[in-house]
Amino acid sequence: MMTRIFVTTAFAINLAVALAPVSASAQNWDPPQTEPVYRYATKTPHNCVDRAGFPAFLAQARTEAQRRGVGPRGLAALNGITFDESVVSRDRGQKVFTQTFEEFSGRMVPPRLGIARQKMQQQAPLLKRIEQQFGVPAGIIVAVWGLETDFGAFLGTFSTVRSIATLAYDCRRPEKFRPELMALMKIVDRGDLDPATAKGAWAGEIGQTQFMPSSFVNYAIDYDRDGRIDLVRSVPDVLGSTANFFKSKGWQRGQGWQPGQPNFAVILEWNKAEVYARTIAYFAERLETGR
Ligand SMILES: [Ca+2]
Repeated sequence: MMTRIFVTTAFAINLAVALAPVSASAQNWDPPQTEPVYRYATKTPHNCVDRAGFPAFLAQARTEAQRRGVGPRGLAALNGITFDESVVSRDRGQKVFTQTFEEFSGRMVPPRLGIARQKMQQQAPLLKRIEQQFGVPAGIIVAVWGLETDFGAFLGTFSTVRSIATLAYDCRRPEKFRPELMALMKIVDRGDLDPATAKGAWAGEIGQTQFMPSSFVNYAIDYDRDGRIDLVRSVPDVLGSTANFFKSKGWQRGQGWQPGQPNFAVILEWNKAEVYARTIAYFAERLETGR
C-alpha cells in the first residue's frame, strides 16, 4: 500500500521541514496521533545516526515489545539483525513524484489489463464472495493486487525485519517506523510471518498487496481459515485482507469510486498520492466494465 515511490509527502511540506531538528533519540513506540511531517528525504544526511548504537537500539526494542506482551518468538526476530545501508540509500533517494495521471496510468495499466482480466476470471468465486461480504468490487481488489506486486509475482528482495528495524533506528522517520517495528514483532510472534524468509520492498511492506505491519495487525484476516494469516502465499488471505482494509476505512457498497465520488477518499487511504489513487480507480473501472 505505502508504495515506495509515494512515501514522501508533498514537496512544499517537505521543504518546510527540511531544517527541522533531528530527533533520532525519540523514544515514542506508539503510532503518532496525526500524520507526522517527515524530513525531506534527499536533504537528510545519510549518516545521521551512529551505526554503533544499533545493537543497543534493538535491545531497547525487544524490551519495549516484551512490555507489550510479545513472546520469545517475536523477540527473537531481531536476533543478529544488522543495519542496512542500502535501505537508507533507497530512502534518501526518494524523488518527489512528478508523473501526471495520464503518464502514470498509461505506463501501469495497459500492460496489466490482460493478466488482470485472467485473474478476475480465475478468482471469480473468491472475488464474488469477497464482494458480497465486504461490498468492495472485484475490480478494485484486482487493480490493487496488480499495481502493488503484479499479482504476487514481485514481492521484493529486502529482509522485512531488517528494513523496518533500520528505518526505525534511522533519523528520518522513527516516529513512523518504531510503531511498525512493534507491529512486526507481534506478527512474527503469533506465527503469521517467518522473519528468516520474510522478504519484500525496501520499506518493509509485506505480501502480495504490500501491507505495512501496522495495517497487517489492524486489517489482515485469515480468509482461507487455515489458522494463520499469510499475506505472502495465500491468495484468499491477501484479497480478503485487502477488501477488509477498504471496508474498514469506510468503503460504501454500491457507491462510485472515481474522484468526487464517495469511495475515492477510501482509495486515498490506501495510498495518499492522488495520481496513484486515480490510477487504481481507472484500472478498476476498466476491469469492472470490461472495456
Ligand atoms: Ca490463512
